[in-house]
Amino acid sequence: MAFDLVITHGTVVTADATFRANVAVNNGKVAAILNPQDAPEAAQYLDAAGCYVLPGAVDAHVHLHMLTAAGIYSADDWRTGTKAAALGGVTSVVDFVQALPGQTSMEALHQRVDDARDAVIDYGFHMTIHPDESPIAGVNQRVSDFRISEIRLAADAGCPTFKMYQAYTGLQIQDADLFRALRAIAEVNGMACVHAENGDVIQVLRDSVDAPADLTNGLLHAQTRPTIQEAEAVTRTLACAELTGARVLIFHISCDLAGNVVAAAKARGLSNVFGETCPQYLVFTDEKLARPDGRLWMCAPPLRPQSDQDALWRKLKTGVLDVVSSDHCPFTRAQKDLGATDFRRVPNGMPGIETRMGVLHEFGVRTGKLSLNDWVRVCSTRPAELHGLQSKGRLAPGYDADIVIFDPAERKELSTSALHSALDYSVCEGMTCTGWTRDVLLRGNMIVRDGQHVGNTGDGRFLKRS
Ligand code: DUC
Ligand code: ZN
Repeated sequence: MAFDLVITHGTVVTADATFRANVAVNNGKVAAILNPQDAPEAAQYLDAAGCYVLPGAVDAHVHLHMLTAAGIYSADDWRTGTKAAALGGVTSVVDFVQALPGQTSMEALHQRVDDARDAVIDYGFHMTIHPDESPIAGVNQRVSDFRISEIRLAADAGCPTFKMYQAYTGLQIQDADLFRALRAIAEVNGMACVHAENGDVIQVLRDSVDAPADLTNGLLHAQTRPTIQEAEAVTRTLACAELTGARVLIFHISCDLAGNVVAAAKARGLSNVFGETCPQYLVFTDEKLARPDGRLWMCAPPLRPQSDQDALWRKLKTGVLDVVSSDHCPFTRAQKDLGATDFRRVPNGMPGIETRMGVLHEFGVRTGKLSLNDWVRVCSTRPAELHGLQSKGRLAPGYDADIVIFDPAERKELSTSALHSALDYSVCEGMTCTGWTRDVLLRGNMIVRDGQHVGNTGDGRFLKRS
């Protein structure tokens, strides 16, 4: 049989093993993993000598063209954001749907799928479960029965994962509603993805800062979101997970205390509990917040001290933390400057969609904190499994031929001009990675060749997940 494409001379890295093999592709799928001596007939060959051959990375936590409560949009749209993702070895993203007042979740989903029509890689959506709007500004309202009833509709429409926030006025969900939602999510065998911070405590701490000098002190962003409040919110969510049996992924775990809550739940045998962290918590510390431009590194939960960073690496290695997502949520310098005189007005979020694979290779694999297989596990295979992307995340026959050729010798500066986000700065300025994505196939089609995007706007497809 002649194949469409055979990738030759590369080293295949999966979540379980590293071995020399040729990879054959047919009709957009991985057709066979072949002995390196086998030289089958193929329409095309791709020489991956000296490179790793990886399953395309899955970034299941990104915010492209996201409307904030302050009425601004995150800086990357679907074209710039997914192109940057592709150039960093990502072939699937999962973003969010958040219904506007008066909109059904299905209407909001259709609008979001339409928004994503320029995507150059595949994409899915988490549905956000949030309170119905309150007539009183600043008051967190309850979630209606109607919103809970939409959980089944969303799951049937291919969106079986649900984001909930325990912080942020307007989005913050009360415990009773978290519990109701988890019960409904368990019924459809979905998964909740929870932003676990204690919004009430944070609000009191932020309201207590009134000295003008303090409002420009970026460190107060972290001090008003202390680690214990994050751990408390994780504890509350996991209690509801245990009571309902719902699968729950705690998003963006930033500190040891919060990670310990997940570790304890897993140690007690709770198989429905999972943890995510993000590259920013693995490579930056709260020292960044003390800089005059510290707001560029403001995200929530905030960056933490070195001891937390060290603990997160250990928890990733041992599997307490299951996945690393970027939480890509970029805001331009001008947008960040909205909080120049008051850190409470800084839009929270950092970029990372393009740099996640390279940064984890540089600071995880090359330092020995992770193996090559851990790297693939936390960036591709586990995210695909947890989020129901059944044809993604593995290099094995029958899976989509989403394949990354990663050159471990390629030197890449992470400067603004070398990256492809719409941002006018890089939070990684001055960093260099040894090892970077060279080529990317999306369902068998070459979309990145020698570090250049060669695909087309709209190459991406909506992923119905189960
Ligand atoms: N935290 C961020 O840093 N950005 C987006 C949303 C969030 O919760
Ligand atoms: Zn997020």
